[in-house]
Amino acid sequence: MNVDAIRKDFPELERSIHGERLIYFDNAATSLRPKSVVDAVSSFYLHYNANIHRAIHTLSQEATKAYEEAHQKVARFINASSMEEIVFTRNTTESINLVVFSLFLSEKIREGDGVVISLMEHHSNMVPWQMLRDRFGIKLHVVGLNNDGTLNLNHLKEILDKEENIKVVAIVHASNVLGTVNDVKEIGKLAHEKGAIFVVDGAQSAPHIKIDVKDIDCDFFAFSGHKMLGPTGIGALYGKKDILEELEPFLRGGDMIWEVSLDKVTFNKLPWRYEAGTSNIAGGIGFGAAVDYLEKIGMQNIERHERELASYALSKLNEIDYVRVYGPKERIGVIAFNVMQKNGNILSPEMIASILDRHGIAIRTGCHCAQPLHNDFLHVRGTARASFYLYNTKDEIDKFIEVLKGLKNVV
Ligand code: C6P
Repeated sequence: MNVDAIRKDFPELERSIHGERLIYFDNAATSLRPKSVVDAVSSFYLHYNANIHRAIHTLSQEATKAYEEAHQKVARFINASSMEEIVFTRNTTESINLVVFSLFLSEKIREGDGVVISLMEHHSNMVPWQMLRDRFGIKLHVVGLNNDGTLNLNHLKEILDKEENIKVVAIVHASNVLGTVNDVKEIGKLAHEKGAIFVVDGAQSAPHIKIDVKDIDCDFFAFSGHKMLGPTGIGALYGKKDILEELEPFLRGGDMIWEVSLDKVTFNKLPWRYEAGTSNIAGGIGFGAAVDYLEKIGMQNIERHERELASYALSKLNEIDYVRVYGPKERIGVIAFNVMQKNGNILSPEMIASILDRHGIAIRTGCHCAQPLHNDFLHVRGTARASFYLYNTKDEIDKFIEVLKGLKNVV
């Protein structure tokens, strides 16, 4: 993997921030985009802009073809059987909401039934299920974590053994705070043994790990384009074909219907029955270009590179006695940490981020939309987080460490 060549594809990496070359370590929030993705989006707008699935004219045919090809690319990227199993949404959040509302509308989940999530979930895979609990009496069970930040599989087994009518197990593949990569294959097996639907939040795994939905054997897999070099406002939901066919779409209107009379409606074929209204056509085409780019580099290469960066950064951070890192050793390239002061208090993560920003280094702070994880497991209000991607380097990590070492006099 030629990181120097890759970096040239990302013009933003040439930017200076406060006179220093940008070091972008906020990839878990959103990645940078290569020129090829921006070109694909602008080419649609400049050369064949038209609505899809609605007209016979050449531009509409071209736009339809490109948009459908993007579905095929995304399907291939995660080893789905066909594009019928790929619904484009706005993002992971919308994908999970689609599952929640469609299951409920189709009465696949009712009052008294159970849903299992975990304490390391992002709010996107927690708040929609809480809505089912608070409004419709569904029982929500939360799997705890081991001390090292891995999922407590025994607790999951206990819940599945003890509780009746568990209809859904919905778990994050890779944590956006701890970097933990969950054994989704094993979790899926346990869920299916109990007859539950298995939903995977893949927001932080699809950009960094080779995904094979057939091998995982999940029923749904949700992910976002913008975290994997694609445009914002586009994401996907993979769903097994037979389940998608059985469920009712929750968004209704144009393009998702087959026939409508004043009394009756039948739905379009998959996946379009779940894509109501005019889609984010340009975003979808850009998403396809992002997948092309990632495949050209190779997901295995990307994962290897990032794991190397993560373990390099962890070993350097461990040398700084006032830095506390959260999460297990084995992880994707996400590192949440705090700086401990001599008086036992935590130095404000925002202060660390603004000092790093003065050196051109972008990180994220706060609870990263995982407030229960911070409150009930880490027992801190917030953390600072550095997250890496394919264009990051050990030299950048060295500079980051140097700035953190400079905090010695502040703590
Ligand atoms: N996490 C972060 O900085 P959206 O916003 O819908 O594209 O993705 C939601 C989401 C769902 N699950 C996980 C594990 C995530 O990490 C995210 C997004 C960003 O960590 C923004 S809060």
